[in-house]
Formats: sequence, C-alpha cells, structure tokens
Amino acid sequence: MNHIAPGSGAGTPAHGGDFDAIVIGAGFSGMYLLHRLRDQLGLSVRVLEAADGVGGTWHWNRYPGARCDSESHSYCYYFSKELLEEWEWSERYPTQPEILRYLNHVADRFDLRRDIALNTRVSAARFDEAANLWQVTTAEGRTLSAPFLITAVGCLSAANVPKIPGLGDFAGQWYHTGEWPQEGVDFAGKRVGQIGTGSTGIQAVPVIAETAGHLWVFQRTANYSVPAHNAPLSPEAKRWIREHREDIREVMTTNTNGHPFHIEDRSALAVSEEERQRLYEQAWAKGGLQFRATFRDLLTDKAANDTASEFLRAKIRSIVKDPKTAAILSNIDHPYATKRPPIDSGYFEAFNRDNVTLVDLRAAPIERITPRGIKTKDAEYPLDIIVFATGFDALTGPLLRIDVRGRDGRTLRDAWEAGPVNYLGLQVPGFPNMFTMTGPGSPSVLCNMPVAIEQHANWIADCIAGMRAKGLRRIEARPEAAQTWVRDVNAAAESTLLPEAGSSWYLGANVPGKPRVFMPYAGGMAQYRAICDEVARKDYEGFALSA
Ligand code: NA7
Repeated sequence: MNHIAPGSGAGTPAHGGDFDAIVIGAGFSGMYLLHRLRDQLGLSVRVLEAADGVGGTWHWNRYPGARCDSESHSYCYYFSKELLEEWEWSERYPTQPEILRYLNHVADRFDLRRDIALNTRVSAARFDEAANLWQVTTAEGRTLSAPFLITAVGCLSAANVPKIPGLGDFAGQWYHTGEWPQEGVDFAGKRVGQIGTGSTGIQAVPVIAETAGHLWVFQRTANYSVPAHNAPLSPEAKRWIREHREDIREVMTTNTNGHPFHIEDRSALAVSEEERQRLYEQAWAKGGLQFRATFRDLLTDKAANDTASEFLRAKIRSIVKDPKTAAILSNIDHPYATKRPPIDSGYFEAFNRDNVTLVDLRAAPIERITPRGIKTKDAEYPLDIIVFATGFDALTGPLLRIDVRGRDGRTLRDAWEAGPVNYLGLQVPGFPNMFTMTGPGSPSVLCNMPVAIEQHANWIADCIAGMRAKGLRRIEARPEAAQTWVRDVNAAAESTLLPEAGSSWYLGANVPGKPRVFMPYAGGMAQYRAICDEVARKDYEGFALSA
C-alpha cells in the first residue's frame, strides 16, 4: 500500500492541499498527534517517518542496556483509560524492546498505521504563502502539501558522531548507540572501545562488559550516577499502580518535572549533617531520578548541591576498588544534575572487572583513530569495535537537518543562527502554521517526555480545532512575543544551577560550533502548562491569527 498518497483521511480538503496536516515523525509524539488530529478532530493527516517502523527514539536506540530512566508506569500515554488498563509493564524501568512493543501496540490499537508512511525521510519543508500551504519534500523527491506542519522529530534523534580524524580508516566496526543495527552486535571475545559516559554510555558499559573480551571506556567528562535498582514489578506493585492511576496522573501533571513523585519541600542546608546523610542514604537505596527530589534546593543553591555532589562522589570511591580509577571517575567538574543525571545498573561496579579499563581523556585526549584502534596522546588502543555513546545534536539538530523555509524563503537555520528563537517553544516567527513538538523553549527533556508530549499535542490540537471553528486559516507567533519568551527561557535557566555544567548538551556544548544557549524551558512543567493555557484562554495572545 502506498501510504504517502492522500486517501484514508477525511476526503480532499477544501484548502487545496493533500492533507489537513502533515506530521514529521512516528514516535510517542507523532503517533499521539495522529490520533488526536485524525480521530478526535476529523482531520486528514499524514505522518512521515524515516525509519522502517514506528517508535522514534525507541526504534533507533537498540544499544545494549537501553532502557528508559522514567519509571514504566509513568512512561506511557495517559490519554486513554482503556490503553492504561490493558497494558502492563513488567519492570520498574522499561527496556527498549518493551517500550517498542508498547508503541507498536498503540499503533495497532488506534489503527494508526494506515496514515503513517514509513521509510520516508523528510528532507525539506517550504511554506507557500500564496497558497497557505506547507510543501513537504521527501528524500526521494516526492512533495506533499498541507496547511499545518507539525514536527514531532524527537529531542534526541540526530546522532552526534564526533569528527575524529581517521575514522574512515578504522579496520574494525563502529556504531553509534542512537543508530544501532537491528540485528544487534556480537561483542563476544572482542576488544571494544566505548567513547562517552553520559546516560547511554553508563547503561551500555555493564552489559557490553558481560561478553566483551576487553572493554576500554574513554571518559572525557566524569559523571554522577545513582543506582536504578531496576527489578521486575511485583504483583503488589502492579496492583498498586492499577489502583492509583488517577493519583499518579495528578502528580505527574501538576509537578515541575512530569515524574510520579514530588520534590521534598525542605532545604538541604536546613537539616543536620547526620540527618542529611540519612536522607541521602535512603534516596540512594530507593534509587532512580527521584534522588534529585531529596531536597528542594539541589538545583538552585550551590551549597545545597555540594552536599549531594559530595555524597555521590564518595559513593563512587566506595564502590570502585582501584583508587586511581575511582579518582578519575569521581573527578566531576559540574554540580550534580546540572547535566542530565544518569541512573545505572552496575556502572561503577563494572570497573572492578578485570576486562574493563577506564581511559582518562582529560589526561590524554584522543588524537585520532587509526586502522587498528584509538590513539590518545599517551597510547594506542587496538580495537575490534568502537561504540560511540557520544550523544546527539539535541533539540535543534533534528529540525535543522531538514531544510525548513518559512515566509519569504527564510531558512530556519538562518532564523536560529544565534540559537533557537520561538514563542512558547511551539512556533517560530516567520514560519506560519508550523508547530514544533517538545522542541527548544519548552520543558521537553527536563520533563518526563510523555507528559510533555501529551501537553503539547493537546494544546496544538485545541488550537487547530479553535481556528477551524472560527474559520481562521493561519497562525503565526509574533516576533515580539518570541523575543520575550526567549528572555523568559534564559531567565528560567539562570535562576537555576543548570547553566553551570559547561559541557552539557542542554547548552549545545557537546556539538562543536553550536550556539551556547540553554535550550529547554527550566521554569517547570506546571508553570509552563499554566502559561500555555493562559495564552490560549486569551485568544492566543502573542500569536497573529488570520482568515
Ligand atoms: P550525552 O549525555 O551527550 O553523553 C555523550 C558522552 O559522549 C559524554 O560523556 C561526552 O563527553 C562524550 N563525548 C561526546 N563527544 C566526545 C568526543 N569527541 N570525545 C570524547 N567524548 C565525547 O549523550 P547520551 O546518549 O549519553 O545521553 C543523551 C540523553 O539521552 C540523556 O541525557 C537522556 O536524556 C537520554 P562530554 O560530557 O561532552 O565531555
């Protein structure tokens, strides 16, 4: 079946376009948008997806140990009671295969596949002002049009493979964790080099170490990590989740981060040293991202943060037996959680294995890749496989890899030359009728993603529904509203410790040449939701609407 042609929607739309809306991406975002726009608004929608299956992030990130750091009962859609009731997660933190099964279930359950064109990479999108249509071109050169274009391209989908000289000459195999081969990689007995110790690298190390002959972990920036304490969900836990769905939803949709827990309302500096250690030990024993919630000021007060950072460094030193390795792993240059805090299943413990060696790139940086392996300033490491756990060109990368042109042919790349400029993280001035799901300027990656996704999709769908009801055909963010919003996004970041992590991908610092701008909105999901709702209530204040 040719899914790319118009057909299964609500008939030929009156605007002259092929569809009412085109959505780029069939991950968590694109699939829910399709359901919302097609099944609840009655629009004709086409979703264009580069991969050969649905799932977005969870289609691509198949690396060893890949699992979500949000707890499974919170990492799912909440829009459908039936869906919530019929799906049962098996572990505290869902594995990549389980999430992908879930998303495929959603695709079938809501009959989404008939409006999703797989193997269809969008290469360009151009706004035709006279026709009030977005012309969307695929890599194969086909063009589709619709008045509304919604990017659901993911925050972490543009793989960042660093330009290390010599990679082309490497005689072994190399892989980026975000573009992992579907057939998997056999590490048995192999000499493996892994570059990168972010959340991905920290998940991958213990699993690769299980079968590799030897694993060298090339660390540039040392990182904190808190144990996940992952385990199968007990029948009691499953029952508790079933019986508390509404309470869980309430917490997730009213707090700052979309996770199913509240941040404790106490200062790390207002309790005794003994009490603080007791609370940190308790949080460590519980594990997970909730460690951040032990005190309310861990992300706003450096002295408060120091107490958590030092607790976690001491934990590394207590786990890792070789003092030299422990010192390199705990030599962390940023306050805890100012970079995305990883959680792990045996990461630091893996360095106690005979077949795992830490390589300190701060002491001796990588000079090049040779046909035999990786050469640092000090030594050459012969390798069969190199794993790049080197992250992503986050948030803006997936959008800028598409040639997006708005009014007067202005490119998005040009509009965002000095960093992303938009209003509410939803629309860019000069790019009418284009909405960006969970992009820069919205809480996105600072929030549990499905919560951010449902909020954005609902807001966009309500906006389009409202426009249609009033006979309006165009919506565009006003430049002055965007300028104010960019200031607000910066101010929100500045009121936290987040900008203190110099090497953070939140700041674009991991990609050479990328503007150093704190991209997500750090004012909290609850506040952001209230702002978006208020804007809608005031007839979309800050947007220009026209017939
Ligand atoms: P991250 O968090 O961006 O981590 C990438 C890691 O790769 C990090 O340790 C980087 O060191 C390292 N890196 C990147 N480029 C290089 C080069 N050129 N040389 C050496 N080391 C390098 O990506 P992840 O995939 O782990 O996680 C992304 C998000 O996915 C995560 O935060 C969750 O939200 C899910 P650096 O810190 O830049 O010095």
